Amino acid sequence: MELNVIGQDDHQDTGSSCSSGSCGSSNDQMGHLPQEIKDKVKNHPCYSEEAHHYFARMHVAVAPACNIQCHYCNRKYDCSNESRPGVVSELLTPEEAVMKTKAVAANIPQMTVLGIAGPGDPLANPERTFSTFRMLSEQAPDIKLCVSTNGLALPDAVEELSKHNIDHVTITINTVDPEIGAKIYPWIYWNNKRIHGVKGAKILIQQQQKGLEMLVAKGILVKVNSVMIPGVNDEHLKEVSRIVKSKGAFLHNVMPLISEAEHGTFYGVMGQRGPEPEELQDLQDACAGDMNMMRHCRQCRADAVGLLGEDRGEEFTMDKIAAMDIDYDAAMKKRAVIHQGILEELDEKEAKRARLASASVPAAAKPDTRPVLMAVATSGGGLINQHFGHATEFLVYEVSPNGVRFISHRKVDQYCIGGDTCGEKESALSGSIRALKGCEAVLCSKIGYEPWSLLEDAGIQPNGEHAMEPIEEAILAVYEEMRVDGRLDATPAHVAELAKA
Ligand code: CLF
Ligand code: SF4
Repeated sequence: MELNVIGQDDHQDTGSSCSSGSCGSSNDQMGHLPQEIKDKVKNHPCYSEEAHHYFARMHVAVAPACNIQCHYCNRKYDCSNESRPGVVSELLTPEEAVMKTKAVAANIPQMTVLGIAGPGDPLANPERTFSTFRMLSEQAPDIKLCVSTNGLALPDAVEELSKHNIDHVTITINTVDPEIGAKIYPWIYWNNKRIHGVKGAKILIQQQQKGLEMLVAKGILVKVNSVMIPGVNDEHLKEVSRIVKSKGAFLHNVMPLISEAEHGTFYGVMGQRGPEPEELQDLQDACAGDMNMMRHCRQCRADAVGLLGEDRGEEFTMDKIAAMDIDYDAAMKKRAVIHQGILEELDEKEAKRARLASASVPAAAKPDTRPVLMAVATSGGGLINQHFGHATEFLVYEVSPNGVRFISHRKVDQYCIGGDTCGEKESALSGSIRALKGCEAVLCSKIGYEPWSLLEDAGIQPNGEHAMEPIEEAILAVYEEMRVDGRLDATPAHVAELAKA
């Protein structure tokens, strides 16, 4: 088998490896990083798990063309490398994109990052992409610029990217092996020709690796996205993770393949399955030994607006924006004050965490106390501040004597929408309970009697006593209550039995 292209002598460590082996820990995800890297990521919702509770991102869909074909893509929809398959975004001109960005920034001051992620490949549309970045870096210098690419055209674009003060680039790298690549990419478009199979995949891989090295050499932070395709590249992604880390990538985001037949992709039609949540988590854990992992990706749309997990795009259609009167200089001043406030709050949280870590936590006295999964309903701000019935997703954390670490989010249908929707309500509620499988507690601001008793029956303890408290503190408090009540003495098998019942 022809493996690959990749030399490791040019190792450039950004210092991003997880020293504790518990990457993704909301406690220490950033602790070991150099200050200049911390400063670059502290208000980027994708590059910092902590930041995603506070800061929002938006995408503008300015890039229609693509220069490769992925088997998980149907060109009728947005690029699946950085967005949810099956979604169609409204294509904007660069001028419209700038208007939209300024309108969103003025109305959602927590929006810190503008990304271009489709609907095709941004670097296959260099004029449209760079014209948008150029105008924005002049007119809205307080917004971070971010771009996502399949990497084929990346080496030729690095110089231009660095001119626009773009600190964050995502490359989708699904493989470093051309044989595997040929199973994912039927062709690429290169030097005005279609190149098929292993030959095309080899060129793509070389370009991705070269682009990664060039970006790192420029001091640009690189996130690598990989789509986990069971039976095709799942085992191999550990090797990908190791190699991209050795070349200086900052973060690895392993995303699940979504291959619904109705999306009409090759994989969808051929019945290629996506991974189960447990398979994805196992792979993320396996990669984490060598790599700082992203676990809070929401596979957003190429025109997403808002906090990760929410989409406020409907508030910012071009006709609504045309009616807005935006004074961007005034908006920038307001934004600066709000950003400063959030950053001070985050600094305080970090200091408090450090104090907590050095104080003796009772559960820590028993280092063999078993870990517990807890789900949280939150609408942002790092707080337990959402009604159970209003949640469209739950954040799942693992708590153990080592602290609290973010594991994943689980999407659910909101079941409490009012009105006469009883049948739907029941099925959405049982769907929520299924989605919380494996969790032993769910923390929310409020919860009704009916879901309370159904959750209890399923072995998941509802808890509304920590409303408006910071997530990690609330989780630690519940863990301590469980320890005092002797519930941590139950074996995991017993817990699984309860959950099954
Ligand atoms: Fe957008 Fe991507 Fe920049 Fe984030 S999204 S271009 S790095 S600003 Fe973030 Fe969305 Fe996941 Fe992307 S949650 S799909 S990782
Ligand atoms: Fe589709 Fe994106 Fe792949 Fe291009 S790079 S084929 S737009 S998923």
